Amino acid sequence: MRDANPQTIFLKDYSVPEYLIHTVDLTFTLNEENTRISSRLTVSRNPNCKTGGKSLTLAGENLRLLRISLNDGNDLTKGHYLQTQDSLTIYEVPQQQQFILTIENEINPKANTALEGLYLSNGMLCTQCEAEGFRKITYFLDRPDVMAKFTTTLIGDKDRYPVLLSNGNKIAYGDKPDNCHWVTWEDPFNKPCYLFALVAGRLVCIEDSFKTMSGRNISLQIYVEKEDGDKCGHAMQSLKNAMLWDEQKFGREYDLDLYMIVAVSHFNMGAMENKGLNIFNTKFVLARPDTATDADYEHIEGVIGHEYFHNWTGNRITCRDWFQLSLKEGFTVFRDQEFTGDRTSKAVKRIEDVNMLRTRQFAEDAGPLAHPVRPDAYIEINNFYTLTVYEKGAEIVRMLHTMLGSEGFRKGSDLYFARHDGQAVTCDDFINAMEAANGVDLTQFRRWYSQAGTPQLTVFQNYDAAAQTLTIRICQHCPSTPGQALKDPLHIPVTIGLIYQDGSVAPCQLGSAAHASNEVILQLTQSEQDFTFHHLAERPVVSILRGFSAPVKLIMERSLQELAFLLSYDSDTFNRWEAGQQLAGKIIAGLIADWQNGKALKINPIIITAYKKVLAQAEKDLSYFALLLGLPSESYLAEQMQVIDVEAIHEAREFVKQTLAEQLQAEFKTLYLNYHRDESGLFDSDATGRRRIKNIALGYLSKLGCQDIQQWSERQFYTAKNMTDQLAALADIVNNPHPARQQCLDSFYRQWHADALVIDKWFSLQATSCMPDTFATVQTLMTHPAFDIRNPNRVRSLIGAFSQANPLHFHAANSQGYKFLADQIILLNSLNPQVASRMMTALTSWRRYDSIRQTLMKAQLERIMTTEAISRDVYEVASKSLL
Ligand code: 7ML
Ligand code: ZN
Repeated sequence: MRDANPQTIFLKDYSVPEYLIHTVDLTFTLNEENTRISSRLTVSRNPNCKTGGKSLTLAGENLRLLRISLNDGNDLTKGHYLQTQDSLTIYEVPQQQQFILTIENEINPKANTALEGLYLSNGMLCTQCEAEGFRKITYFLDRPDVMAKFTTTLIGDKDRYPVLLSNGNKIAYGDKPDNCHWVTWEDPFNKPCYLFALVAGRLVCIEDSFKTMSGRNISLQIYVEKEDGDKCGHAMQSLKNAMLWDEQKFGREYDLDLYMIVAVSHFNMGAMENKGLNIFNTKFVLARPDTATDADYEHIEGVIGHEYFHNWTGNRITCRDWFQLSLKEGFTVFRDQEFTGDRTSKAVKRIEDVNMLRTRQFAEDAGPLAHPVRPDAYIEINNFYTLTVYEKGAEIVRMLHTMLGSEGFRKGSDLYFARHDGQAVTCDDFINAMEAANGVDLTQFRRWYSQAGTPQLTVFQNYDAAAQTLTIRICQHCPSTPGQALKDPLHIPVTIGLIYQDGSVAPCQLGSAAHASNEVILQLTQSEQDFTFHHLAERPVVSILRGFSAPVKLIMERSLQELAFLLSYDSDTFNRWEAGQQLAGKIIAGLIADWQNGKALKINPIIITAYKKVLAQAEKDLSYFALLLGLPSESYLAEQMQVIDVEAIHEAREFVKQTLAEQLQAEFKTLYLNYHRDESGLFDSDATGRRRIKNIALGYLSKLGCQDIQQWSERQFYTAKNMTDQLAALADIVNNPHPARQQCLDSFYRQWHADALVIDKWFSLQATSCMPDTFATVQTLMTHPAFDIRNPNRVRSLIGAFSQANPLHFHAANSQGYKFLADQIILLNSLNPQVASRMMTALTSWRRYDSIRQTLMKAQLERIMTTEAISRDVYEVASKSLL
């Protein structure tokens, strides 16, 4: 074990730092295997801290310490300090006045496979410091409430490191002997060290500019490896879109004269918002129509936006401690979601976000790793960059937006920015600003931050014909989660609309004297509450939780007829789609039971009629149209089951898909032929909509197994000029017994072998195939020359895709999938603990499966627990999921 006794850190133990650091002067002498860091800090006691002695303890992990001095005096000798594996204590530092602390140390970036701190990616030196990576570079007060002004000088070889970047503005540069050069960067803004960054390498730069709302001209630069220079146009446009959007929607202007983005191919996460120098996974920067899908284009714009928006929600105002992570992440995800919704289709974006929340975050909230959006305790903070902190955190912000309205929300965010600019604050400070700006009481609402688990709302309705009233009773209940047995009722906004039988809007009039509107927001605050609507001439159909106004599970008796009615008539785009999903979900659930009982599968014709009607209505937003025609995913269906039966889910869903294909063959063929164009892959909403709808049609038609359709997909695969069409066709070929399956896969590899991000897709597609030979293929792919366990994108594209997106084969009853995954986790544990820990996801849900699989999965978790030198990351997840 790396840590014989991994320590738990508690929110309740937070105390202000004993010392503050005001300025940081860093000098890096860069080398692959031996980088020297000289750090000169101005330090003083924190006037707000009344405790502590004369010593100063800094964090630092596995650093080779060369020298320490105080106030430019002689080097401290051994008896004056104590160095451990992860800290440096100086026994006595000046208490009355500010002092200078100088430290020199060495690190080995080449040996850094964890990709945290300073590391090497394809010959380029780069950093990742969030959350606690800075301590792997030099000794420091590595906590977000210590904010300082950084000046950074980089010295390196001119040929290996022609480009030398750090945060802020380039203030000086020059030459050095031995073919070296140097650059000094100065960041005028105070920042915590997790926002520090440096990049050194052979990079090309793509430049543009942006004029801000106050007329300042900002230079925009994207740095990539030479061969990727032609794939930056979309990222650059996305950045300009994001800058304009933040000015218009939040009144936020950029604050430095330079904004840099660097794309690196080895990166543990999506991207990082380092001040003035964002570092991105190549996956979220590089795009060309022939190499990136429409979904990639959308994600790139979203992630570029996300990192840009952090400049205000994260950098100018940061987190007091890591328990407050959702303060910056929840708010920033909300902002990037709104941005993407405005740029593409609001309806589609909301559905995509809710789909992800309900399949993945709900699973997290129902499992052994459930935690509040603001956790109370952690062993390894890297394990808390979770769907709960990010996505549920964004839902909390969205609920505020729903309850306060966009103007009230804007007043609240303006006050938040005004009050806390330059500070490190808490989730409570954010809510306080929303409260103060709107004169509302959010005391109960705050529980969303402290209470884990997904609330369940059970809805009953009672129509009184004589009184012309409809009473809706809503009961809320939240199941217990680890460490939280009992739950208090939450403040939940429930948006509701009523529809008459002819499809017209029924008035929503709460209380007999209130005025009527088309839609109201019910404020649910008690465990059981009644809401009565008046003046309803007939019994209306209830459209509840419109826009998914709260992250809850809804339980409500609905007939298939009522769902089909809502699918046709609901004016709320989210609920209209949701009705279709529930309709299909109910029918598939029935078929799952039939399959389990050995009964022959027979389709309920109501779903055919409903889908036929959707096809006939021909929705104008083609992407939304495509979503209406989609079936609930296997993972969503799994979430709905008591005991997950992966085979039954797959069989029942494929049966419905095939039956729809057979019975609506003509309609799907027409759709395909109407919308299929031989187009270059322009990323605009018409073109992406056309591709989405025709590819969904081709997906259904591929289930027919007939030759003409096989030819359609093969032709589309070989002639496509854009990756969306090529990949969609290949997916249909790979997931069906297509005669040209292997030829197409081989051809794709030959065509794209030099493009790492496309080869990731090639790995993923094979890893997620439902064809019977998949596990053998995955094993073979592990030995493919292009597989590299040190590259997180590759690991995710093969091991991650197989374990998290191929339930059918991963959960094979013979346990081969489980053993395979555990083997890889044990290997990754020593190379890259963060990635290893993320790969555990598929095993942690063991309680959701039948008892045989439970035993098999648990056995692998127990085997992982015995790993020698187990990392804190893997230890925390494995031990908590076995509790
Ligand atoms: C979320 C990020 C991290 C971890 C990026 C790392 C980040 C922390 C970083 C939404 C969109 C893109 C990336 C991420 C994400 C997990 C997810 N501060 O900016 O939050
Ligand atoms: Zn973020």
